Amino acid sequence: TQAPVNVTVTGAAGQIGYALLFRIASGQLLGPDTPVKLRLLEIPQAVKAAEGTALELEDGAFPQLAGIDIFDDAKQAFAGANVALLVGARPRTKGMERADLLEANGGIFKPQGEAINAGAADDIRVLVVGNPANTNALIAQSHAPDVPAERFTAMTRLDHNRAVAQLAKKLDAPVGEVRKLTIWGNHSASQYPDIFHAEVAGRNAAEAVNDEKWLAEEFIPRVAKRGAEIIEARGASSAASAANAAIDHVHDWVLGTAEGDWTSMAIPSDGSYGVPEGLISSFPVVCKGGKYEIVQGLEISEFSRGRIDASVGELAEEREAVKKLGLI
Ligand code: NAX
Repeated sequence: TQAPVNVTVTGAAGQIGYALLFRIASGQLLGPDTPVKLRLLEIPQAVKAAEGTALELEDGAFPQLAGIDIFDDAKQAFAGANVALLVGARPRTKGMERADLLEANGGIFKPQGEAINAGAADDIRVLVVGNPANTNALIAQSHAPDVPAERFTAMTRLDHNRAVAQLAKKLDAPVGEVRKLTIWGNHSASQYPDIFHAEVAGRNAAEAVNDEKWLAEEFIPRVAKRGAEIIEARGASSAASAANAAIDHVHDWVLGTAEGDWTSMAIPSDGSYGVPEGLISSFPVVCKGGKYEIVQGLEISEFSRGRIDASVGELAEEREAVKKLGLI
């Protein structure tokens, strides 16, 4: 039998954590035959709530759940971790400037990066969900010099899935017929969901839609502002859909993307498509054998170029800001 995979989840007592942990325990992260050990990290005030979630996980009687440990110390929580889902973050509260937000999150992601560097397993794969996700991932990565940079990723899969669903709806097609959609740039309102290379039921999506006004004025802003739409409707931010996207991200990274398709992941740029090296920016990627590769050679129209550059520009500004604050 296979040795259990250690999965560390931060922010385990939060609302995404609540949705995420049950999906992991049921085998949806790494496949139904892979046993997992959960290592939960919370702040001391939330440890009791995490213990409550652990009781419920026990009550799920999940055959592949090999154990649950709860920590309030990052070094312990990341020791031996094979997969790390960094969900816990400091949200922006009233009166907080962007620099305050970056600084508060630096206080979380710097020590977590150091803890990953110190004790995670050699095959560690990191997904940052907590916002500002791309820049938090950059902070953690820059404090883990012994871990290959490409193991640090941030989540744009929720944006990707949102875009797939909106496109399917527009063309009255099943979501399973949508392929090769791309989210470029930052997980923020500046992100660019690109349908020019996407296919719906084998047809080019942009041609099938044939409506640039819809694209520019409805689709792109709807996807980019979907988070706000959810808050407005639900009275709370996206949780189960975010957990679902985190499952999809790691699942595809480890087990591969479907033949003839790709997905979107925010990863350290190698300079492809003019994105400055080192920025953690979203790209179209294919995953195979536990590794991802940027899809190369896509033609970028003028319409797309300006939007990609704007979002990447925002990432470069965030990098400058955290540099100034001494966080990277
Ligand atoms: P919650 O506020 O419900 O939960 C966050 C949890 O993190 C809390 O239990 C808190 O105690 C814990 N936490 C705070 N600091 C910690 C630390 N240093 N170590 C360990 N745990 C810590 O937020 P939730 O709704 O679960 O969202 C979590 C994060 O995901 C937020 O930053 C949110 O903005 C972000 N999101 C990112 C998305 C993405 O697509 N990348 C989409 C969904 C979500 O908005």
